[in-house]
Amino acid sequence: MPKPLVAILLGSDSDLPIMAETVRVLNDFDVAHEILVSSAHRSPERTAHYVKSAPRRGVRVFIAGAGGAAHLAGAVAAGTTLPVIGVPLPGSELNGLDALLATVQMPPGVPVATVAVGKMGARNAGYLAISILALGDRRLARRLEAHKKKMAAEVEERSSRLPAALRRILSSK
Ligand code: RP5
Repeated sequence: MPKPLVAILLGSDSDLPIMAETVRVLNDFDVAHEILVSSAHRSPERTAHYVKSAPRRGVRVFIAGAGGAAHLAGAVAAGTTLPVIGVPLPGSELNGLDALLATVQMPPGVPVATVAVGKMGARNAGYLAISILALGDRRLARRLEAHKKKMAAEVEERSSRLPAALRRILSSK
């Protein structure tokens, strides 16, 4: 088993369907990772202990996804100088706005790189972790560049399909 470079913490196993998107991105780039449930509020000691021990196993970037009063990413950032990415998750009565504010509003000196709410953010957390790792990994940097080029080519391809799509829309009732 390769050493995990990225640690993904979930506030609850109920967060897995969304945070699986982070895993999908890391898998696409063959980035080794580990994933666990640990809550800022319900298991603060487990979280603090994990954050201290993870770098010894090779972890270089933390990703934390949580909903509601989402302090997990902040609790991780409190215990490390490694980069921490926070994914605010929806599902509460406030649809993730609570998690967004709780994750993003960190005090100076304890940053959390907060991505978008939900699946889009979960995917971007993976990409951002890869960007950070790519600073010291040329092979990964090249794969990220290739991915960007592929996205740009896809935009051109979609654009080229517009005239036909427009004709279909305009000719239908
Ligand atoms: C948060 O509360 C978790 O991250 C999850 O998004 C939410 C609900 O957790 P469960 O009640 O499903 O365990 O701490």
